[in-house]
Amino acid sequence: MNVKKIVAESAVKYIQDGMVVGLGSGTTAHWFIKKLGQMVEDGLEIKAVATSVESEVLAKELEIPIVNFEEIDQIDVTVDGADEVDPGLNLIKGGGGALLREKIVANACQQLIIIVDETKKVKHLGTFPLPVEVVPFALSLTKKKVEELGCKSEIRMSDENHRYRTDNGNFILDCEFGNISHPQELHQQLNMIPGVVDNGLFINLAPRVLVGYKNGNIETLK
Ligand code: ABF
Repeated sequence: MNVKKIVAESAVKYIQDGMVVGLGSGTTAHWFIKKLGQMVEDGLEIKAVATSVESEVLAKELEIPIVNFEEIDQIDVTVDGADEVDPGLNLIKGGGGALLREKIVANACQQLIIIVDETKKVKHLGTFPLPVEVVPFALSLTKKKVEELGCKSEIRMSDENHRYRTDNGNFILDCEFGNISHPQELHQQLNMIPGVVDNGLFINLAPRVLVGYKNGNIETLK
């Protein structure tokens, strides 16, 4: 059973004709976009804003109309994945490298829907290394400042063993903070560091979280 596919497809019930839809990134969001493409082929009329080049390419292949922020007033619903979800529905995202556009879109939408399988539910954020997007200039200094907040960080590498570049031309530091007991505080401390663009902590966005289980059940948290 493909739990990610099942939970992703269940999210289309929040999509209606005429909506502007935020398209997330990652493997679960991929299944959502594919289902949405079938619905567009069957006549659903929506516009979409993609959170990554990868999602935009897939959407265009499926003839989902893609718009940019200059063409819309608001995003009605965004459907996206996550790497971790805590009991307060705070998230770690960015394992796929799309955290910056994901956070911009998540903050711009009326309703954020997060689609995960049960493995993403955690008691405390932090087992998954926290992705932090940083500009290339002065990388070693920024990395040092980030580590002073209490982590060990690695510069993310690509499959071709080069430094991974985000869609925005930046680097990603994957940071081992261990148990993140004060995510709001850490989020603010990280984003105060010159050279840090943003980080993968998605706090107080009050998402509706759809959790898929191996037995086929879907739990809704909000
Ligand atoms: C995306 O979904 C990223 O933020 C996150 O890294 C990714 C992980 O989910 P999946 O398991 O669906 O790839 O939104």
